[in-house]
Amino acid sequence: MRAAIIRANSLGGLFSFKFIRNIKSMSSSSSSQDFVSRPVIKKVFAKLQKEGDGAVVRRGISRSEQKLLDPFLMLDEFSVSPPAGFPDHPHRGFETVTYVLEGGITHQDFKGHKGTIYAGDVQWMTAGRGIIHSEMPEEEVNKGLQLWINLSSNEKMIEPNYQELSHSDIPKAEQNGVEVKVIAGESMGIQSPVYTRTPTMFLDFTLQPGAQIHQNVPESWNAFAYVLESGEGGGVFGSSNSSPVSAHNVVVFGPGNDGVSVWNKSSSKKLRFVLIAGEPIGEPVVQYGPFVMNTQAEIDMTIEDYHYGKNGFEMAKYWRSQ
Ligand code: FJE
Ligand code: FE
Repeated sequence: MRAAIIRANSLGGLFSFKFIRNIKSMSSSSSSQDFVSRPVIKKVFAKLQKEGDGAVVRRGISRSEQKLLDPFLMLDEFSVSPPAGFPDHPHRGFETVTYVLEGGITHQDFKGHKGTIYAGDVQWMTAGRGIIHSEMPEEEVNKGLQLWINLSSNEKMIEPNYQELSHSDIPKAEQNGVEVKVIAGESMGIQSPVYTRTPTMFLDFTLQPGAQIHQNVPESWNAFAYVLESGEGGGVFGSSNSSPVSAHNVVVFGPGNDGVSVWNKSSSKKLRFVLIAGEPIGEPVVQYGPFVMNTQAEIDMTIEDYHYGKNGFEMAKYWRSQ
Protein backbone atom coordinates (compact mmCIF):
# COMPACT_ATOMS: atom_id res chain seq x y z
CA MET A 1 0.00 0.00 0.00
CA ARG A 2 2.77 2.36 0.93
CA ALA A 3 4.69 1.70 -2.28
CA ALA A 4 1.54 2.38 -4.23
CA ILE A 5 1.05 5.77 -2.59
CA ILE A 6 4.64 6.76 -3.21
CA ARG A 7 4.32 5.84 -6.87
CA ALA A 8 1.02 7.65 -7.22
CA ASN A 9 2.47 10.78 -5.65
CA SER A 10 5.54 10.63 -7.84
CA LEU A 11 3.31 10.93 -10.88
CA GLY A 12 1.84 14.10 -9.44
CA GLY A 13 -0.47 16.43 -11.34
CA LEU A 14 -3.45 15.26 -13.25
CA PHE A 15 -3.55 11.60 -12.34
CA SER A 16 -2.75 11.66 -8.66
CA PHE A 17 -6.31 12.43 -7.61
CA LYS A 18 -7.68 9.42 -9.44
CA PHE A 19 -4.91 7.20 -8.12
CA ILE A 20 -5.50 8.22 -4.55
CA ARG A 21 -9.25 7.65 -4.87
CA ASN A 22 -8.35 4.28 -6.25
CA ILE A 23 -6.13 3.38 -3.36
CA LYS A 24 -8.85 4.27 -0.86
CA SER A 25 -11.46 2.22 -2.65
CA MET A 26 -9.12 -0.72 -2.91
CA SER A 27 -8.21 -0.83 0.72
CA SER A 28 -11.50 -2.61 1.34
CA SER A 29 -10.88 -5.32 -1.25
CA SER A 30 -8.55 -8.18 -0.65
CA SER A 31 -6.84 -9.28 -3.86
CA SER A 32 -6.11 -5.89 -5.46
CA GLN A 33 -4.68 -4.29 -2.34
CA ASP A 34 -1.15 -3.92 -3.60
CA PHE A 35 -2.12 -2.57 -6.98
CA VAL A 36 -3.02 0.79 -8.40
CA SER A 37 -4.89 0.61 -11.66
CA ARG A 38 -4.21 2.80 -14.61
CA PRO A 39 -7.10 5.25 -14.96
CA VAL A 40 -9.61 5.15 -17.81
CA ILE A 41 -8.99 8.20 -20.00
CA LYS A 42 -11.45 7.61 -22.82
CA LYS A 43 -14.46 5.48 -23.68
CA VAL A 44 -15.48 4.88 -27.28
CA PHE A 45 -18.73 3.23 -28.33
CA ALA A 46 -18.07 1.07 -31.41
CA LYS A 47 -20.53 2.38 -33.98
CA LEU A 48 -21.84 0.25 -36.83
CA GLN A 49 -20.37 0.88 -40.23
CA LYS A 50 -20.27 -0.77 -43.65
CA GLU A 51 -17.16 -2.63 -44.71
CA GLY A 52 -16.22 -5.20 -47.35
CA ASP A 53 -19.14 -6.47 -49.46
CA GLY A 54 -22.44 -6.03 -47.62
CA ALA A 55 -20.81 -6.58 -44.23
CA VAL A 56 -21.36 -4.43 -41.17
CA VAL A 57 -18.75 -4.01 -38.44
CA ARG A 58 -18.57 -2.17 -35.15
CA ARG A 59 -15.40 -0.07 -35.34
CA GLY A 60 -14.02 0.43 -31.85
CA ILE A 61 -10.61 1.80 -32.78
CA SER A 62 -10.07 3.93 -35.83
CA ARG A 63 -7.87 6.85 -36.88
CA SER A 64 -8.92 9.04 -33.95
CA GLU A 65 -7.51 6.54 -31.42
CA GLN A 66 -4.29 5.70 -33.28
CA LYS A 67 -2.16 8.29 -31.43
CA LEU A 68 -3.40 7.20 -27.98
CA LEU A 69 -3.15 3.52 -28.79
CA ASP A 70 0.03 3.13 -30.88
CA PRO A 71 0.75 0.34 -32.15
CA PHE A 72 -2.96 -0.42 -32.71
CA LEU A 73 -4.60 0.81 -35.89
CA MET A 74 -8.09 -0.67 -35.90
CA LEU A 75 -10.44 -2.92 -33.93
CA ASP A 76 -13.58 -4.23 -35.60
CA GLU A 77 -16.21 -6.42 -34.01
CA PHE A 78 -17.82 -8.18 -36.96
CA SER A 79 -21.09 -10.03 -37.36
CA VAL A 80 -21.53 -11.23 -40.91
CA SER A 81 -23.84 -13.63 -42.75
CA PRO A 82 -23.43 -15.00 -46.29
CA PRO A 83 -23.42 -13.75 -49.00
CA ALA A 84 -21.84 -10.73 -47.28
CA GLY A 85 -18.15 -10.89 -46.45
CA PHE A 86 -14.73 -9.45 -47.17
CA PRO A 87 -13.85 -10.50 -50.75
CA ASP A 88 -10.42 -10.08 -52.42
CA HIS A 89 -8.53 -7.11 -50.98
CA PRO A 90 -4.88 -6.24 -50.25
CA HIS A 91 -2.92 -5.36 -47.11
CA ARG A 92 0.59 -3.97 -46.57
CA GLY A 93 2.61 -2.75 -43.61
CA PHE A 94 0.89 -4.29 -40.56
CA GLU A 95 -0.61 -7.42 -38.99
CA THR A 96 -4.24 -8.51 -38.77
CA VAL A 97 -5.44 -10.67 -35.88
CA THR A 98 -8.77 -12.40 -36.41
CA TYR A 99 -10.42 -13.99 -33.36
CA VAL A 100 -13.63 -15.87 -34.12
CA LEU A 101 -16.29 -15.83 -31.39
CA GLU A 102 -19.06 -17.67 -33.22
CA GLY A 103 -19.33 -19.49 -36.58
CA GLY A 104 -16.36 -19.62 -38.94
CA ILE A 105 -14.31 -17.50 -41.36
CA THR A 106 -12.59 -18.94 -44.44
CA HIS A 107 -9.46 -17.26 -45.62
CA GLN A 108 -7.81 -17.64 -49.04
CA ASP A 109 -4.80 -15.72 -50.32
CA PHE A 110 -2.86 -15.16 -53.52
CA LYS A 111 -0.05 -17.46 -52.39
CA GLY A 112 -2.32 -20.48 -52.07
CA HIS A 113 -2.91 -20.31 -48.31
CA LYS A 114 -6.41 -21.40 -47.42
CA GLY A 115 -8.12 -22.30 -44.18
CA THR A 116 -11.15 -21.88 -41.96
CA ILE A 117 -11.05 -20.72 -38.37
CA TYR A 118 -13.97 -21.43 -36.04
CA ALA A 119 -15.11 -20.17 -32.63
CA GLY A 120 -12.14 -19.77 -30.30
CA ASP A 121 -9.55 -19.99 -33.10
CA VAL A 122 -7.14 -17.21 -34.04
CA GLN A 123 -5.38 -16.24 -37.23
CA TRP A 124 -2.41 -13.93 -36.65
CA MET A 125 -1.46 -12.68 -40.12
CA THR A 126 1.61 -10.60 -40.85
CA ALA A 127 0.78 -8.86 -44.11
CA GLY A 128 4.30 -7.42 -44.37
CA ARG A 129 5.12 -6.37 -47.94
CA GLY A 130 1.86 -7.63 -49.31
CA ILE A 131 -1.10 -9.99 -49.09
CA ILE A 132 -4.21 -10.17 -51.21
CA HIS A 133 -6.86 -12.30 -49.61
CA SER A 134 -10.56 -12.94 -49.07
CA GLU A 135 -12.20 -13.48 -45.68
CA MET A 136 -15.65 -15.01 -46.02
CA PRO A 137 -18.18 -16.35 -43.49
CA GLU A 138 -18.97 -20.09 -43.30
CA GLU A 139 -22.16 -20.35 -41.26
CA GLU A 140 -25.42 -18.50 -40.72
CA VAL A 141 -24.01 -16.31 -37.97
CA ASN A 142 -20.30 -15.48 -37.83
CA LYS A 143 -18.93 -13.16 -35.17
CA GLY A 144 -15.54 -12.12 -33.99
CA LEU A 145 -12.91 -9.45 -33.61
CA GLN A 146 -10.30 -8.21 -36.05
CA LEU A 147 -7.40 -6.19 -34.65
CA TRP A 148 -4.81 -4.39 -36.79
CA ILE A 149 -1.34 -4.02 -35.26
CA ASN A 150 1.22 -1.77 -36.89
CA LEU A 151 4.71 -2.98 -37.83
CA SER A 152 7.83 -0.90 -37.30
CA SER A 153 9.42 0.65 -40.41
CA ASN A 154 12.07 -2.07 -40.61
CA GLU A 155 9.41 -4.81 -40.65
CA LYS A 156 6.79 -3.32 -42.96
CA MET A 157 8.28 -4.98 -46.05
CA ILE A 158 9.01 -8.45 -44.59
CA GLU A 159 7.65 -11.64 -46.13
CA PRO A 160 4.03 -12.33 -45.20
CA ASN A 161 3.50 -14.91 -42.49
CA TYR A 162 0.65 -16.74 -40.76
CA GLN A 163 0.28 -18.06 -37.25
CA GLU A 164 -2.91 -20.06 -36.98
CA LEU A 165 -4.03 -21.21 -33.55
CA SER A 166 -6.81 -23.63 -32.92
CA HIS A 167 -8.78 -22.98 -29.72
CA SER A 168 -6.99 -25.98 -28.25
CA ASP A 169 -3.61 -24.24 -28.76
CA ILE A 170 -4.69 -21.21 -26.76
CA PRO A 171 -3.71 -21.58 -23.11
CA LYS A 172 -6.47 -21.04 -20.57
CA ALA A 173 -6.42 -20.48 -16.81
CA GLU A 174 -9.18 -20.24 -14.22
CA GLN A 175 -9.07 -18.88 -10.67
CA ASN A 176 -11.46 -17.16 -8.24
CA GLY A 177 -14.26 -16.74 -10.77
CA VAL A 178 -11.92 -15.44 -13.48
CA GLU A 179 -11.17 -17.25 -16.72
CA VAL A 180 -8.48 -16.02 -19.10
CA LYS A 181 -7.58 -17.19 -22.59
CA VAL A 182 -4.09 -16.04 -23.46
CA ILE A 183 -4.08 -15.20 -27.17
CA ALA A 184 -0.82 -13.26 -26.92
CA GLY A 185 1.51 -12.53 -24.03
CA GLU A 186 1.19 -13.90 -20.52
CA SER A 187 -1.42 -13.94 -17.75
CA MET A 188 -2.04 -15.89 -14.55
CA GLY A 189 1.23 -17.72 -15.03
CA ILE A 190 0.57 -19.06 -18.53
CA GLN A 191 1.98 -17.94 -21.85
CA SER A 192 0.76 -17.83 -25.45
CA PRO A 193 2.80 -19.54 -28.18
CA VAL A 194 2.19 -16.61 -30.58
CA TYR A 195 5.24 -14.68 -31.77
CA THR A 196 4.52 -10.94 -31.71
CA ARG A 197 6.82 -8.83 -33.87
CA THR A 198 5.36 -5.75 -32.23
CA PRO A 199 5.25 -6.81 -28.56
CA THR A 200 1.55 -7.33 -27.80
CA MET A 201 -0.71 -8.68 -25.05
CA PHE A 202 -4.14 -10.00 -26.09
CA LEU A 203 -6.22 -11.58 -23.30
CA ASP A 204 -9.84 -12.78 -23.34
CA PHE A 205 -11.28 -12.49 -19.80
CA THR A 206 -14.55 -13.82 -18.42
CA LEU A 207 -15.44 -12.70 -14.88
CA GLN A 208 -18.24 -14.35 -12.93
CA PRO A 209 -20.56 -12.04 -10.94
CA GLY A 210 -18.58 -10.43 -8.12
CA ALA A 211 -15.16 -11.38 -9.49
CA GLN A 212 -12.31 -8.96 -10.04
CA ILE A 213 -8.86 -8.99 -11.62
CA HIS A 214 -5.69 -7.03 -11.68
CA GLN A 215 -3.58 -7.59 -14.78
CA ASN A 216 -0.04 -6.26 -15.00
CA VAL A 217 0.82 -4.36 -18.16
CA PRO A 218 4.39 -3.19 -18.96
CA GLU A 219 4.81 0.45 -18.01
CA SER A 220 5.58 1.90 -21.45
CA TRP A 221 2.79 0.04 -23.26
CA ASN A 222 -0.55 1.41 -24.39
CA ALA A 223 -3.58 -0.54 -23.22
CA PHE A 224 -7.32 -0.80 -23.83
CA ALA A 225 -10.20 -3.14 -23.15
CA TYR A 226 -13.14 -3.96 -25.39
CA VAL A 227 -16.32 -5.13 -23.68
CA LEU A 228 -18.00 -8.09 -25.38
CA GLU A 229 -20.68 -8.92 -22.80
CA SER A 230 -21.79 -7.25 -19.60
CA GLY A 231 -24.79 -7.39 -17.32
CA GLU A 232 -26.33 -4.15 -16.13
CA GLY A 233 -23.84 -2.33 -13.89
CA GLY A 234 -21.32 -5.09 -14.49
CA GLY A 235 -18.15 -3.89 -16.16
CA VAL A 236 -16.20 -1.53 -13.91
CA PHE A 237 -12.75 -0.53 -15.13
CA GLY A 238 -9.81 1.33 -13.58
CA SER A 239 -11.44 2.44 -10.35
CA SER A 240 -13.99 0.45 -8.37
CA ASN A 241 -16.31 3.45 -8.07
CA SER A 242 -16.24 4.45 -11.75
CA SER A 243 -19.40 4.11 -13.81
CA PRO A 244 -20.00 0.74 -15.47
CA VAL A 245 -19.24 0.20 -19.15
CA SER A 246 -21.59 -1.81 -21.34
CA ALA A 247 -20.94 -4.09 -24.31
CA HIS A 248 -19.43 -2.72 -27.56
CA ASN A 249 -17.34 -0.06 -25.81
CA VAL A 250 -13.59 0.47 -25.94
CA VAL A 251 -12.05 1.54 -22.64
CA VAL A 252 -8.72 3.34 -23.13
CA PHE A 253 -6.35 3.24 -20.16
CA GLY A 254 -3.96 6.06 -19.36
CA PRO A 255 -0.28 5.63 -18.55
CA GLY A 256 0.92 3.99 -15.38
CA ASN A 257 3.20 1.28 -14.14
CA ASP A 258 0.94 -1.13 -12.32
CA GLY A 259 -1.53 -2.46 -14.84
CA VAL A 260 -5.30 -2.49 -14.84
CA SER A 261 -8.05 -3.51 -12.43
CA VAL A 262 -11.50 -4.68 -13.51
CA TRP A 263 -14.56 -5.61 -11.44
CA ASN A 264 -17.72 -7.46 -12.41
CA LYS A 265 -20.30 -5.77 -10.20
CA SER A 266 -23.28 -7.51 -11.76
CA SER A 267 -25.05 -9.87 -9.37
CA SER A 268 -26.16 -12.31 -12.04
CA LYS A 269 -24.40 -11.86 -15.41
CA LYS A 270 -20.87 -12.65 -16.47
CA LEU A 271 -18.52 -9.97 -17.81
CA ARG A 272 -16.49 -10.76 -20.93
CA PHE A 273 -13.90 -8.41 -22.35
CA VAL A 274 -10.60 -8.51 -24.19
CA LEU A 275 -7.62 -6.67 -22.74
CA ILE A 276 -5.14 -5.61 -25.40
CA ALA A 277 -1.84 -3.83 -24.84
CA GLY A 278 1.24 -3.20 -26.94
CA GLU A 279 4.58 -1.47 -27.07
CA PRO A 280 4.26 1.81 -28.96
CA ILE A 281 6.29 2.07 -32.16
CA GLY A 282 6.57 5.86 -32.10
CA GLU A 283 6.76 6.39 -35.86
CA PRO A 284 4.54 8.43 -38.18
CA VAL A 285 1.49 6.54 -39.50
CA VAL A 286 0.15 7.21 -42.99
CA GLN A 287 -2.85 5.04 -43.77
CA TYR A 288 -4.63 4.63 -47.07
CA GLY A 289 -7.37 2.04 -46.43
CA PRO A 290 -5.65 -1.35 -46.10
CA PHE A 291 -2.13 0.06 -46.62
CA VAL A 292 -0.28 1.48 -43.59
CA MET A 293 3.16 3.02 -44.10
CA ASN A 294 5.28 5.80 -42.57
CA THR A 295 5.17 8.41 -45.36
CA GLN A 296 2.89 9.51 -48.20
CA ALA A 297 5.67 8.62 -50.68
CA GLU A 298 5.59 5.01 -49.39
CA ILE A 299 1.80 4.96 -49.81
CA ASP A 300 2.12 6.24 -53.40
CA MET A 301 4.69 3.50 -54.05
CA THR A 302 2.37 0.89 -52.49
CA ILE A 303 -0.54 1.92 -54.73
CA GLU A 304 1.79 1.63 -57.71
CA ASP A 305 3.11 -1.76 -56.57
CA TYR A 306 -0.44 -3.05 -56.14
CA HIS A 307 -1.53 -1.65 -59.52
CA TYR A 308 1.44 -3.00 -61.49
CA GLY A 309 1.98 -6.19 -59.44
CA LYS A 310 5.43 -5.37 -58.01
CA ASN A 311 7.42 -5.66 -54.76
CA GLY A 312 5.29 -8.37 -53.20
CA PHE A 313 2.10 -7.94 -55.23
CA GLU A 314 3.37 -10.05 -58.18
CA MET A 315 0.37 -12.41 -58.05
CA ALA A 316 -2.15 -9.55 -58.02
CA LYS A 317 -2.65 -9.75 -61.79
CA TYR A 318 -3.46 -13.47 -61.89
CA TRP A 319 -5.21 -14.40 -58.66
CA ARG A 320 -8.92 -14.44 -57.80
CA SER A 321 -10.42 -16.26 -54.83
CA GLN A 322 -12.59 -19.30 -55.63
C1 FJE B 1 -12.15 -5.00 -46.44
C2 FJE B 1 -10.42 -2.97 -45.93
C3 FJE B 1 -10.57 -4.01 -45.02
N1 FJE B 1 -12.79 -5.26 -41.01
N2 FJE B 1 -13.19 -7.36 -39.88
C4 FJE B 1 -11.12 -2.94 -47.10
F1 FJE B 1 -9.89 -4.05 -43.92
C5 FJE B 1 -11.45 -5.03 -45.26
C6 FJE B 1 -11.60 -6.16 -44.31
C7 FJE B 1 -12.08 -6.05 -42.94
C8 FJE B 1 -12.37 -7.14 -42.11
C9 FJE B 1 -12.32 -8.51 -42.26
C10 FJE B 1 -12.73 -9.27 -41.20
CL1 FJE B 1 -12.73 -10.99 -41.32
C11 FJE B 1 -13.17 -8.69 -40.03
C12 FJE B 1 -12.81 -6.59 -40.92
C13 FJE B 1 -12.35 -4.91 -42.23
O1 FJE B 1 -11.29 -7.26 -44.72
F2 FJE B 1 -13.00 -5.97 -46.71
C14 FJE B 1 -11.99 -3.96 -47.36
N3 FJE B 1 -12.71 -3.96 -48.54
FE1 FE C 1 -8.17 -8.53 -44.80
